[in-house]
Amino acid sequence: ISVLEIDRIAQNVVKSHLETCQYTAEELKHLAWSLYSPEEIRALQSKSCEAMWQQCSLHISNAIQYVVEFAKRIDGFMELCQNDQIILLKAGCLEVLLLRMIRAFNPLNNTVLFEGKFGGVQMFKALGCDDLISAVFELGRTLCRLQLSDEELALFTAAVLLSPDRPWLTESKKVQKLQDKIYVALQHEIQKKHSAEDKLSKMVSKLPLMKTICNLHLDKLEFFRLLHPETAMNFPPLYKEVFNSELQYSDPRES
Ligand code: 4D8
Repeated sequence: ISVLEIDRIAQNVVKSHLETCQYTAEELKHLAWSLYSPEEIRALQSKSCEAMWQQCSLHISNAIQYVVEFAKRIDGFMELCQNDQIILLKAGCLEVLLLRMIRAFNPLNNTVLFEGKFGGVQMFKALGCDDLISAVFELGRTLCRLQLSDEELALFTAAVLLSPDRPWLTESKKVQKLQDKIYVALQHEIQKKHSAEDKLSKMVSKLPLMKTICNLHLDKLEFFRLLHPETAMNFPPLYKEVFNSELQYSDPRES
């Protein structure tokens, strides 16, 4: 693999990331100081559990659409068989979302952007998932400490998406080759910035916490569906498709 090819891969992935990010760095900088007032937080907290779940699933499903678009623009992704494209998206999109969250996370006051303003963990109290939410915020804090650039974030999210170890992949060798190249490009990018030489291993060391969060989210969803089946039925189609535990063939790229 030549330096030229590594550069081409990096450019493609970074461009795809920036084009599908929802918010530019500039927009986020401006938003950073608009915080929810205590009254607004109280209003969010006094929502019903069902209403808050509905609202959050809507935002997640909206954000997933951008992740799907990101995947489609990564060179090589569309050349994988359709089966594998779907598997990679279903298995990886929440992890990608959690990584993307750091752009919208303020570690100085532990707040995250939600519907145009920043708020802390209390904002999500009505969900009844305190352990999940605190794990998400903990991840936000530890990832922010790494001070990833948009280039590093782009390449890391692409590498996470192209994980060859997802169950039921038919061409995992092909996925492995794509991921290898992306990791080489990421290492190259890290070196350019003269950042700590173990930055990549620090990034990779956050993957287990991300997996824990994904499993916790699935557990919470399963429990919620038992308690409120009608509300869960009305979750956005894309959210249901990606997170429904039932074995079913659906294509998140279509929704
Ligand atoms: O760019 O789309 O505006 C989180 C959701 C981010 C979940 C969203 C959320 C994001 C996960 C709402 C609820 C991450 C941005 C805003 C909404 C990702 C938690 C916080 C996007 C980046 C920040 C800013 C709750 C956007 C984890 C888990 C959900 C349940 C249904 C239990």
